[in-house]
Amino acid sequence: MALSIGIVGLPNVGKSTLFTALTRKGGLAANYPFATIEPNVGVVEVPDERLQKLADIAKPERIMPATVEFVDIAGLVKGANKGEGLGNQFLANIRETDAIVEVLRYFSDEDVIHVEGKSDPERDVDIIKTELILADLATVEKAIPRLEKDAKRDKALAAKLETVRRLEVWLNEGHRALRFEMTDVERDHIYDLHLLTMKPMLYVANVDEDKAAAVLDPIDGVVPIPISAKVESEIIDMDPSETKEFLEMMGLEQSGLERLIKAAYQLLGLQSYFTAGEIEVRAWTIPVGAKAPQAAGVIHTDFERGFIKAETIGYNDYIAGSGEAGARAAGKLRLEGKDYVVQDGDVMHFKFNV
Ligand SMILES: Nc1nc2c(ncn2[C@@H]2O[C@H](COP(=O)(O)OP(=O)(O)OP(=O)(O)O)[C@@H](O)[C@H]2O)c(=O)[nH]1
Ligand SMILES: [Mg+2]
Repeated sequence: MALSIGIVGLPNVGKSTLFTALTRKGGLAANYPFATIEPNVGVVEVPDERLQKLADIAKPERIMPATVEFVDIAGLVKGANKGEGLGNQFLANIRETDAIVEVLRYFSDEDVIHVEGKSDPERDVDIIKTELILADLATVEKAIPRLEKDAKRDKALAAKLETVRRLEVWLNEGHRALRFEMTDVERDHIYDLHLLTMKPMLYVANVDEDKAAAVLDPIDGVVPIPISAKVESEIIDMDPSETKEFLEMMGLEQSGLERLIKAAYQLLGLQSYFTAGEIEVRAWTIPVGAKAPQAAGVIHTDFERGFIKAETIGYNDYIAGSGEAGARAAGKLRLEGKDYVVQDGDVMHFKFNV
């Protein structure tokens, strides 16, 4: 269940600079609007210090962190839905992502052109929100005639059509689909539309280098995460000890990547559990509240289908016992059944039968 995140924002706000720093992948970052035309996809390892600590004990052949995929797309401008700038067709590239990060320009460098003249994050959020809603409206308006036709043959589709029509009104009033009040059934009705404004959103404030530790005012009810894309791009070439020192000098405990991923996990209600053995120590991403069989299913569907039990050691117990044998001797290895709610950091070993 690799998490995927689409990056949106006005042109020239630093999306590609951030993407390149996060993914260490050469997208094109340049001081002209619409530098990015084709989407870039990059996979990032989720930083988690616990993995190394587990590996120090288990001495595996390899460490496998969880991963997050970022998709960097072109900048959106006011009127993109009518074809302004590069239009909005490229939004299709983030239809399947789990969440959206909007990059906002906070940095002051006057040498970098701002497509709206000057920096105003609140206005910028509004422009992007409107364009995303208009893109969703286009999706909905395209779906309705087809649904009308099919609903004549299939009664079950009449309810779906009704939901989609109500949603159309809601979007037309300028609201995000995420705020549309829905029953679970109605939520299913609109699922296959993959609406952009249904996705949870995070805001990244691309700040001046000396403001990466700032606490910012909320925008649209959400506190943006301050990240200096410039600082992040300077970090990538450093070795870990140098990075730590550098971050401390900036008043930061964690890199922008760590803060962003942490926020994304929180927003999406995700956490990690581990498997630890001779071959690998590995992090697996699961929803908070997932039960043992569901967690097992992330490794393989057979593990879920044939789930019997899970040998489970809490992360701290694993470390305190210097591994499985010590934890077992201390009575800290639990046999958990199918109703066990997995805790963040659990070290698990599944028994299954198919
Ligand atoms: N001073 C400063 N300049 C930055 C920062 N982040 C990006 N820039 C500059 O801003 C310009 C645009 O950056 P990009 O990353 O290409 O912006 P983008 O949002 O991907 O732009 P498009 O692909 O055109 O939509 C480049 O010249 C960057 O060097 C920053 O944190 N501080
Ligand atoms: Mg770009």
